[in-house]
Amino acid sequence: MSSSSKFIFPLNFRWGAATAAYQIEGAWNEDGKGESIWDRFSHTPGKIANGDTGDVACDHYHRVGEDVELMRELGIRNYRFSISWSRVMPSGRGVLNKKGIEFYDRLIDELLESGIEPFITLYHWDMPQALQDMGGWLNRDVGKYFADYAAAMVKRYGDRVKNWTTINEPWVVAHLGYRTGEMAPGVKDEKQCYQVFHNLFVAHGLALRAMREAHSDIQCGIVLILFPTEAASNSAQDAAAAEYGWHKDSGWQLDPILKAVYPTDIWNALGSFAPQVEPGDMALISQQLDFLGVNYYFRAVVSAEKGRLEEIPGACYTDMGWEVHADSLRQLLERINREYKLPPLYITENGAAYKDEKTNDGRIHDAQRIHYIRDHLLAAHEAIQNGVDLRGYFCWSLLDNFEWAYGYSKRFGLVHVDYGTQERTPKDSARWYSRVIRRNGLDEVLSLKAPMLV
Ligand code: IFM
Repeated sequence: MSSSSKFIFPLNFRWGAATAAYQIEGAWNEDGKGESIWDRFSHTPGKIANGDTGDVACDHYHRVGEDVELMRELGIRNYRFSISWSRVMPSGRGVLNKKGIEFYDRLIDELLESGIEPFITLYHWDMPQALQDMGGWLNRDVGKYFADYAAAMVKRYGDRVKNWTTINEPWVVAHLGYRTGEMAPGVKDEKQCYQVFHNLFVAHGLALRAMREAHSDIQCGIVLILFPTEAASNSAQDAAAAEYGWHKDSGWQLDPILKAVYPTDIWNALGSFAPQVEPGDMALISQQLDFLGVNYYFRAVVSAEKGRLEEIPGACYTDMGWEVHADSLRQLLERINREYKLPPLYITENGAAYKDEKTNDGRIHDAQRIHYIRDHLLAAHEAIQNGVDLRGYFCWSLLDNFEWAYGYSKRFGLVHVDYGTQERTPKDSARWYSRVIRRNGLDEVLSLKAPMLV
């Protein structure tokens, strides 16, 4: 069996797991932390399933040592987490909160002592409420405060942390936070959505510049959620609809960042909803990246007549109702590699929620998640064989956690969390992933279709 048929990844491929501050930390108002828009949103009745909040979440703030130890035991080599802006800067600007700063010092030091490389996300959706009260991302000054915060974090942690991303999934912040309103701050206004989208990119550009000035030997990127789009049939109309869908959701993110323009068809279609762009914005937005983070969960299948299809005959779905389609990850990576001049890529998130249950043996036999991750890894491996410069894979998520508007009803973790006792139990997928990491890929056992051996 040759090494490629064993699906071995390139030397130094980075294997990791990811989380985000609001989804795991808890301690929402402890040790001087300021309120964030997610604290405010989750405390507003009716916004989150079952009235759940992130007040306690996985209590990671108090269990950081245990969680790092868990990662070490599982052999996780890279950990992507986010800093809670309002924990380190309670009002979003100015004075730093010593205890909040020390929390991340401790996390970083424990990771490094355990041989785990930290990847920091600066904004994973939890805007300080004090800045939201000034208009949030609609106020361009907030982008400047974001750059100040980014520089302060790099100054503090840049001696130890070399991998940084500015903003996680601007698409979600803009569309779900400002158009559908299902996420904080809960606005439903399409014009604001596109202005916020643009202002997020500007904030990313300002932060990139400030971070590089603060520390010269760090790697900086942004994390985009991308949606490979396919036509529902061979008809020219469906092909055109799929292409338009791709431009609308993915091109709208990739083009400004990598080509310094917005897709013309979408810009024209937006009419008066198109964002206001100031002179110099596009140059700021399209500064060279050291890497690009890609989050992939599902594809969109589009028809001219029906738009995005809700259900695809014969398809499998996760507990989020998201179609499982691993080959679209390969297609996505290969497409962006053909169409853009890319920096190195990381898959910064990929994973699945399933209805996991503990069985009598005290374990969680999550074979579906193993299949999901395995198939996506095989797709990523094929993309690498076909020339994509993919440097790493981060599974979403290390722990079951607060899944935003769905609260705790959706479990994405490699590790099960009992929210009553805070007991952590690695699922079968965690043990399986651990073996993948140790082998630097999938061998003939780990890539078998069934049964899964763990
Ligand atoms: O939980 C989220 C994460 O915060 C951002 N990307 C998608 C995940 C699953 O919905």
